Amino acid sequence: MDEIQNEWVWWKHGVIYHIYPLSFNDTNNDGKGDLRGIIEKLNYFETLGIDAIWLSPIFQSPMADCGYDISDYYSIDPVFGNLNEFKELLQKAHARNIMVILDMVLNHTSVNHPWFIASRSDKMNPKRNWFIWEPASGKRKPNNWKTAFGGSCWEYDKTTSEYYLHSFFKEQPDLNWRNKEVRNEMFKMLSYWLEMGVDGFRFDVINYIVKDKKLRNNPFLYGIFSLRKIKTRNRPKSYKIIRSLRKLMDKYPDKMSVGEIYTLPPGDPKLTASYLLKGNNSLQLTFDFSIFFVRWNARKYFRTIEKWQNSIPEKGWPSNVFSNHDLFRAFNRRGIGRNQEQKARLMALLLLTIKGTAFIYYGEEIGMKNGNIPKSRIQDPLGKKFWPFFKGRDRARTPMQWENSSFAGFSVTEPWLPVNNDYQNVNVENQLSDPDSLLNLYRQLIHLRRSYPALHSGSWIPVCKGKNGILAYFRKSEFVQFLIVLNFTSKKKQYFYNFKPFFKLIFSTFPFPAKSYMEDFIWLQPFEGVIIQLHEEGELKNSNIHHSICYFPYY
Ligand SMILES: [Ca+2]
Repeated sequence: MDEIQNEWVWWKHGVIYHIYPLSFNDTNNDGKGDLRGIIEKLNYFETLGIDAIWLSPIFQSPMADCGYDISDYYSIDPVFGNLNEFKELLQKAHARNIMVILDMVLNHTSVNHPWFIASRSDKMNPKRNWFIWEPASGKRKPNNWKTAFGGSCWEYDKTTSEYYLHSFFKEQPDLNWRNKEVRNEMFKMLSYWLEMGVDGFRFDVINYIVKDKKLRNNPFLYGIFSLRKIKTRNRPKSYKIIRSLRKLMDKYPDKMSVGEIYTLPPGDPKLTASYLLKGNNSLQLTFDFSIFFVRWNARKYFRTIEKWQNSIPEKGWPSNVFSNHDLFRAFNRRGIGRNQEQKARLMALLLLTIKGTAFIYYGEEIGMKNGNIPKSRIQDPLGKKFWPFFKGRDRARTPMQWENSSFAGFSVTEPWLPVNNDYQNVNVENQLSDPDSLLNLYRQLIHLRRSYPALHSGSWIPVCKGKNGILAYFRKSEFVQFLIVLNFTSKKKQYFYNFKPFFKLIFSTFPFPAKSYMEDFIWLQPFEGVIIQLHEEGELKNSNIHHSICYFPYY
């Protein structure tokens, strides 16, 4: 795992930008983002320096769960555009060396999918066993399984007087992956997109894909009104199916798969990493969400990161993600309302220098915050159902803030979700012109990461594990070593090294003059993070690394 790879592998060493298409850029003035809007912003991705974009689902869908309920895996939903526009996006992104990853929902379809319509029509229909049906026994549900959102997994369907299984909303019936016909049909569909040139998939809730064959009850958690969902997810057969998914993808060069391993807080890095298996016969990447649930504290952050890094199998590779479309925006989560801007800068440094593929959620790079959505504007069915106890996932899905004009340049009309009211200050246009902005900090870090193998593939060696609010680690390659030091506290800190080499401060989350030092300590401002390059003077000349970036913090 600590072997340095000199060859650049886009999905391993690069940065992947997650787009929520409905909220990215609207070009046909219906208040909803579209594919043309993403094509329009290809320059922006280049400016940012990212290597790939992944799009939350764009397939045809009645949008009962914002596109995570697909009614045709081969069509683009008209809200987003059409297949030709998707092909244009693919071709134009590739022309700029930007890969395109699709969000693929394999666990379930929409109730409107023709397969389900056929399946529910008649017990004898050839598609009946494509979904999971159980006979009704009076009013009793077939077992005690609960959906991810609460309530029974079983929905009574009066046409045939049986229950069907749904792990999420009732509009999302679970496919029966034990049925070979289903597997073949889905593999055929994935091949279609791979043949077209799609560079990989993000597999939605992939650990749910298989359920207990005998439909045995989930056991109760002792003393808690909750169930251990051992019969409904992470079944042994899931791993087998994932191996065949990987086999299919390996028929095409340079493809990538990243799995969403759905777990409850505080996350489960060991489980998440188990889907990486031995690295070459499973998913290339999986998302672990533990860090989403950690309070702002250097020691806690360190432990969480270490646990995740240590869980990765020898041939596996970590990925790191701090924000997504289902949870809160990182900017708010770490808040408690104070020093958010400095903390966001520190987080960017952490995300882009810990070992693993970095995922950025749209708007994270400019410090977008959770939206404050009034009840009348809630779109997420979860928010509608659980208001006011849970206001839903819309708050992390507000329109991208491009500029200081009406609707933040996202659209010329009222968007599907309200624009955050800080858009006049927090927007791409402002930040591009401000050398000290968060956006330019992301750009600079992405550039540094690409420039130095130590930063994208070097070993990760922790040296300060949160003591006194300081987190510090090395990233090392053969010729270059970096020491990254992050001050999690609101106090100025002096950080001492146990070595005294010649070293150079090449990056700080604060504006700084590039400078070389001989001291054996460094001062860190409150919430400051730095990258220090360590080297013997003579070695630099032979290392064949361009250092121009070190002297010009902004470019
Ligand atoms: Ca639109």
